[in-house]
Amino acid sequence: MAYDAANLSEKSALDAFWLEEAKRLTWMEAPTVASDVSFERDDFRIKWFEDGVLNASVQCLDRHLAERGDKTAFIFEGNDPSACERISYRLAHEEVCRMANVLKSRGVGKGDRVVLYMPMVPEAAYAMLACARIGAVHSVVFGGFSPDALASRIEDCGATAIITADEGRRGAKAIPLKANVDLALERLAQPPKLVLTIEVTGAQVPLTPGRDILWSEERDEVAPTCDPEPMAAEDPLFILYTSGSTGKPKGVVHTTGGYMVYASFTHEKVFALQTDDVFWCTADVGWITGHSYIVYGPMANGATQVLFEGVPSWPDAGRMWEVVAKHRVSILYTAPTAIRAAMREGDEFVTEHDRSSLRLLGSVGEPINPEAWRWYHDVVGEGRCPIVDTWWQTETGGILISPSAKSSDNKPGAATTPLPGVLPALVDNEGKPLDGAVDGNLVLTTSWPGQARGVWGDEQRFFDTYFSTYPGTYFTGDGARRDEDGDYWITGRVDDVLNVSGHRMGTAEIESALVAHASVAEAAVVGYPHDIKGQGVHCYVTLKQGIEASDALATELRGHVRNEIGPVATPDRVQLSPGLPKTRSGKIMRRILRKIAEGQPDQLGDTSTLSEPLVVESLLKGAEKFA
Ligand code: 6R9
Repeated sequence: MAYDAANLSEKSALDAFWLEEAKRLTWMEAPTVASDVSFERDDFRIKWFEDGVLNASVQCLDRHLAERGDKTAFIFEGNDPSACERISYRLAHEEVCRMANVLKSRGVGKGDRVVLYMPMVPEAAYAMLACARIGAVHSVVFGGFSPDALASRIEDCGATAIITADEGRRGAKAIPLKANVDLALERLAQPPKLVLTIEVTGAQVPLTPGRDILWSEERDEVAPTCDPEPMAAEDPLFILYTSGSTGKPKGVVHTTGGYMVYASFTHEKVFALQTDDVFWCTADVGWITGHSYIVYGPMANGATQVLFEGVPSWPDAGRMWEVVAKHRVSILYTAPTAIRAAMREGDEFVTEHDRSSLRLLGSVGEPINPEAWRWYHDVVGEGRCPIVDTWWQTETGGILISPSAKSSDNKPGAATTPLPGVLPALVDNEGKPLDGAVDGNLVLTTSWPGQARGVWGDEQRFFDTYFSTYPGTYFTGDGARRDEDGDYWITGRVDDVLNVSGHRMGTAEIESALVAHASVAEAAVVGYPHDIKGQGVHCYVTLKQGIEASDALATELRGHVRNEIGPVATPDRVQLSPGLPKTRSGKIMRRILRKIAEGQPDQLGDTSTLSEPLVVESLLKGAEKFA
């Protein structure tokens, strides 16, 4: 066992354990109860530390001021390698209070939703914490999403304010964030009345009078302190949109007390945090990893972190390792896709930089293939650093399964052991629990404090998505294998969710973007193994009557999806085909499409239920050019 945990399968022991862990936070009113949870349909509820009162920003800022106010919170490494800045907890506190005061002065208050559309600059963290300070609910939208995707998230959560930047910088590119916000707001019937723009590049951006305000003009007009809003433990802290197997992205809701306990707990335990660590999580704050392991976990723990604005490939492929050496990073937490991309560039980009400061490596976001694991371990970590392959999800709030940071003989590709108080199980497709060494669907049989509490505006969808498949449990959507030692190996999604470069994407979302194009009659999207991205996006498209297939149209459709959803969703392959394989009842046979995209035409399986068997022949022919 990786962690010393008492027998935590009993509710009373679990509750006692978590109530003790809750003491790691500074509460305005300490909780006296731990969990009140039922995963049953008639009686469904998830509550933690219900009578506790706290403010998340106090955990991340105020409580450090007395003893470590001058400690560096962020070492900001700009996109430009010469731009570097150290930010103390004291300064972060002041900036957050000022931003909170600006929001307040414009009428933003407790319970209001604020959408953030930001590059990776310290102000992104300040904006999240400023919302938390006044009790507003933030929803960060990744800067790589399109104006359309941004608009639909603003509309879904009913945001009344937006915080953005003039532009973002990613390598040689400038990302027109403010211009995208303007486009998004044009599409809304009831657009938010306030847009706060942070000047990052200083680019000239059009300002709409009465709506748009600039940080540089507001910052000095307000006080440098701001009283934190007392929040009940179960008051929402943030909404984060994520893709599922059906419909539009869901606004996953996390609340204050349980999430903060869990983010702090997991960050300390999984990474065996020490006070002098320099922690670098390379995620973007637009994803849950940035929320839990850049902002809330590490800041609650008073850690020193690298915050990186740029991309690993710019100015050259050695940038990540240059940053590790420059700032003496001791814990590096990144994604398999970044590891595979670095691996392709050759070892020298790594070995020319000093990595002696590293003591622990982390991986997150998708299954890590053993080859990438070994390279990460042997080349990056010089064979000295254990790897924590951390499995978790937007919905879990924090890490649930991870190897121990102290073990030196981790298994390449195994997420390994549940954290204390986390009770996974494997079930077959009928929901029957499976014992011993076996493959199955991964479920959690009890709650943990960081668990999501809902889908914004749609309680029923929350229950249906996660708690109805295998009644009485939380279904993760992932498959896993348990080995002879009882260790878990995550095998990937068992639903129609893709994982492209560690980004979650619903096939349904890409399909609906495709059918929104005037030439498209029908579309089916599947994933296929991709050397760098983990999974690539393969789109099968049938065109409307009279529209002729051409390479130019395929290219146009790729661009169309990119515009509709954002660059992260750009299809790798668009295959225009005369038909899709369907059952006689009209269901698209995705299993066949997956096998074709995977280049395994000999494994199509049973095709006897196909209504038009000839379709498969033409699909196989059409796929040849991608082989
Ligand atoms: C944190 C995050 C969640 C999905 C999850 C699973 C995959 C994440 C993994 C992993 C294998 C790991 N995933 N970590 N698969 N090993 N260590 O990534 O959240 O964006 O919601 O994605 O990512 O498939 O279900 P999110």
